[in-house]
Amino acid sequence: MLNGERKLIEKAKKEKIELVYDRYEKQKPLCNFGLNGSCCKNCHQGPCRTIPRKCDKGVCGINTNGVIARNLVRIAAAGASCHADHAREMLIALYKIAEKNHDHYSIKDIKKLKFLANKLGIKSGSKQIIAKKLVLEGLEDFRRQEGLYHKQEGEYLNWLKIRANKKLIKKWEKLNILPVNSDLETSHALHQTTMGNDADPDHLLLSVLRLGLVDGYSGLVLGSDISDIIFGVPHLVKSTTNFGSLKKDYVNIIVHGHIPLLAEKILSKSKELEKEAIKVGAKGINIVGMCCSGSELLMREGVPFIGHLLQQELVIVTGIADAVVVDIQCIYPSLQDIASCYHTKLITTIDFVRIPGALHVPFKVEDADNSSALIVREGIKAYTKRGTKIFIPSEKNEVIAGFSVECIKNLLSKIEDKPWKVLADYLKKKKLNGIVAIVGCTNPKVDSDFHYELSKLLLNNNILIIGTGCWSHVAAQNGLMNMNALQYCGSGLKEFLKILGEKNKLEIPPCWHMGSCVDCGRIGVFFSEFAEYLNKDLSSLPIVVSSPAYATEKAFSIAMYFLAMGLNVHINPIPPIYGSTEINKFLTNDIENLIGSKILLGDTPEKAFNEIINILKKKSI
Ligand code: BF8
Repeated sequence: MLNGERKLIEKAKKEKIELVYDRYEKQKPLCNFGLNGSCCKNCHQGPCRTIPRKCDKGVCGINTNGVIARNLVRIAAAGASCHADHAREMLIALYKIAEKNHDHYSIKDIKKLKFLANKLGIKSGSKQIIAKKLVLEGLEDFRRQEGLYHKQEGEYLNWLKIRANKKLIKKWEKLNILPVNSDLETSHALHQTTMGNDADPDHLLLSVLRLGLVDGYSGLVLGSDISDIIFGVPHLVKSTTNFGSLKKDYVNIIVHGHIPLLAEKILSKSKELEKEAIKVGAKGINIVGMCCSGSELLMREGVPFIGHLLQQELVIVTGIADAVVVDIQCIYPSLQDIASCYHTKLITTIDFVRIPGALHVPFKVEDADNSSALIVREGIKAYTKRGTKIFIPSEKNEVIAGFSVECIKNLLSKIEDKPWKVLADYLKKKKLNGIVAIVGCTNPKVDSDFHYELSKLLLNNNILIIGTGCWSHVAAQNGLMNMNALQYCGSGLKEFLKILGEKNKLEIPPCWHMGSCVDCGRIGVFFSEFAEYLNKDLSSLPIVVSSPAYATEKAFSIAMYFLAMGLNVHINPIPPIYGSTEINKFLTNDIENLIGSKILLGDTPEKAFNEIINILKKKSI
């Protein structure tokens, strides 16, 4: 943990402010049935807890394997629904933008629009017409939308058809896990797991994989693709991270959540209203990003991103967060309790996300200018009420980000025309020992240095790291996303980065920030394209995914997306599977015979590293 963060935690203690760490301590001892996954609350004859050899069945007769598998289906469905909702929100926004051609937003990336439209067979029309047709294709991946066509059984997701690896599609077809449409699959998952329905653990676990694909294609990939059309494909940017990016004499507005529609608008509105901030004595308006909104703004606009899940409360404890504006997902309800101890205005914006005591400003695409102006003005007003309990940690690191798939291919193609060949050659020559994608959250149950230590071990062993989500905050805050991080790299990795940098006349760090959690779809596209270029199964390549401190249902469904792709996935803390030796063995071993990959466990950076490196050693190009 960085010194500044530690000091903020001490400040909170002195000011009698309860943080996530305190609440976690109060929850101890954690319930073992919950941890093992052997607790069923899916009906009201219980709740039931199953204990091997003692009481191995719930009241209805479901056994432990069934309980655990049903619970995993529900976790994956909840996670997939978050990402699918995100993507649908972006699709509907694009439709409105194309239809009205209004001032609030525009279609920025015509190249990406045409690239995707072409894959969907949409060949002609103005950019507005193409965009509307593309949206209709995307909406087919959901249940009936605004009177639109409802897909029939046997069909599968359009976005999976155009963005997934062709070999994998065949594999998924054989396993019968191709999703029909997102809403149908998440709804089926809830139905399937109610009392008196599916009790077959093997069958239920296939549903978990299917939900991973729902998450991946009607959530992650679709979400990022549409964001790219509206706001542009990210390319390399430089910015800063850590709480030192807050500015004492400025109105500080923290944008927190996930959907770039809100974050981008707040950013542009803050520029328009800067004079109003100056009028009240501030030097200007400083927008910074938290969690995945932070990554979205960083990737495209170079806005500083300052904190991960566990740090969202601490930004208010600095005493200079004038407004915290949130949309969806990963927003601690405790923010309002803490905001009420300072001058901070907490603002919610999405109809189904309310926090008692917070100001609610409804945010809609068609009214984005008005609501964003109102939000920025709330921040300016709050600035005039600042107290004296201020502490800004001085730490501030440079960060290089913006590694979209398009950007990566562009960089590689400066070495050789065929970009994936460059990567393949380095892996073949063993200058690089593999690629590891690190994704997911931070979690109070996991040591705060886990991501950092694991990342250093990998870099030292010539493993290129790409990643998203809250890992990227930890990596950047610890300096792994700038050129100082070369000190941790093995010689082969250093050579690769040096040549890549020289050919592009750019600085290329060893940890590549690919974006927010939704941008795990970019990682999926990267790996799919790479395997397709090599004409190999993804499961045969030296690639592993790690989620070292997953905290949310979404992070679990992302892990299932990668697992379904044939990638070994390290997950920590141990998912709720320990109540059953059979399920545990299936997911951490036997499943490999079915899909070519399995779950890796490892509750310390060293153990995780050993698991990962053992897998990488067995694979080749
Ligand atoms: O989607 S990494 S804690 S912020 S779930 Fe949430 Fe996990 Fe952070 Fe973004 Ni992702």
